Parts: sequence; C-alpha cells; structure tokens
Amino acid sequence: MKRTAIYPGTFDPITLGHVDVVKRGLKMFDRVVVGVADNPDKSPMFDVSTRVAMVEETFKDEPDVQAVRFSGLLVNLAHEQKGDAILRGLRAASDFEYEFQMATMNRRLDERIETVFVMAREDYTFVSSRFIREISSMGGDVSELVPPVVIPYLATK
Ligand code: COD
Repeated sequence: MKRTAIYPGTFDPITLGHVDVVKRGLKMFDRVVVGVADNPDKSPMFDVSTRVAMVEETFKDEPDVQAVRFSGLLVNLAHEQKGDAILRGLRAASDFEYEFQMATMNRRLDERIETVFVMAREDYTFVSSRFIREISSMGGDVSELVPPVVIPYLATK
C-alpha cells in the first residue's frame, strides 16, 4: 500500500530548505502532498494560487510530489488526501516549541496521524521564507536559497 505524507506550510515562497524536506520525505514515503495554507490571518507576500504554482513548478519532474491548496484544519486535508503522516522540518531549538504544540494538537484531533520531523540540512538551517522576502525586497541575491523558478516571481514584487 502506498504511504502518503502531508507536508503543510505557508511556502511564502518555497525555499531550498522546504525542497530538502520534501526530498527526504520521499525516502520514507511513496508520495508527498505539499499542502499550501490559505490562511488569511498571515497576509502573505504571494497569494495562495501563486504559492501553489511555485511549488508545482519546482516539482514538475517529480510525479510523487503534488501541491494542493488548503484552508481549515490540517487533519481534514490529511483525511482528504489519505495521508498517513504529517511531515515537518526542524531548523533550530526555536522551532521546537511551536512544532511540539502543533503535533500535540493534531494528535488530539486525530490519534492515527503521526507527525514526522526531519532536521534541516546544515547549509539550510538559516533559510526561512521570511528572510528570503526581506533580502529580496531589499535587492539582495537569494538565488542560492530558493528554487530557480521562484526568482521571476520575486522579481515581480
Ligand atoms: N529547513 C528545514 N525545514 C524548514 C526550513 C529549512 N530551511 N524552512 C522551513 N522549514 C519547515 C518549517 O519548520 C515547517 O515545518 C515547514 O517547513 C513549513 O514552513 P512554513 O514556514 O512554510 O509553514 P508554517 O509553519 O507557516 O505552516 C503553518 C501551518 C499552515 C502548517 C499551520 O498554520 C496549520 O496547520 N494551519 C492549518 C490550521 C490547523 O490545522 N490548525 C490546528 C493545528 S495547530
């Protein structure tokens, strides 16, 4: 039976840190569904369709990775997509508290769905969408930190 991981996030925009998490997820799961959150509270730089498009273009040659937009509860997305686990990445101790609360809450909502963490690769521990947005909007070079497809999107901002 195929094992599916749901990798949820804001992906505003997708970075090479996110790509690394997906690739490592594919070593443990047959399929990774990247769930792009449509969360109006966050006022992201890119609208949700653009964030989904960037993920789709990044993984266009990877048939086992699919991008979907979601709103509402993550566990509902996991049910819809027949997900076996939630996949998340950990960069530093500062990520831990939020991730721990989220994993605990999701387990309360559905006992069967486990959250699986992968540690960020050393070269990407400092990469975050927030820094990418900030550096890029101030004219800095982020080409070594995001998938090449993201660069033209950043240039529109
Ligand atoms: N290396 C490794 N991992 C990384 C890196 C990196 N360089 N950068 C980011 N990551 C990891 C993050 O730690 C995270 O695990 C994941 O990648 C996605 O990151 P973001 O920043 O794009 O996404 P978030 O953290 O903003 O996503 C939050 C959700 C949208 C998942 C969350 O708000 C949610 O689940 N919303 C749905 C509502 C819900 O179900 N709520 C109840 C559960 S608490």
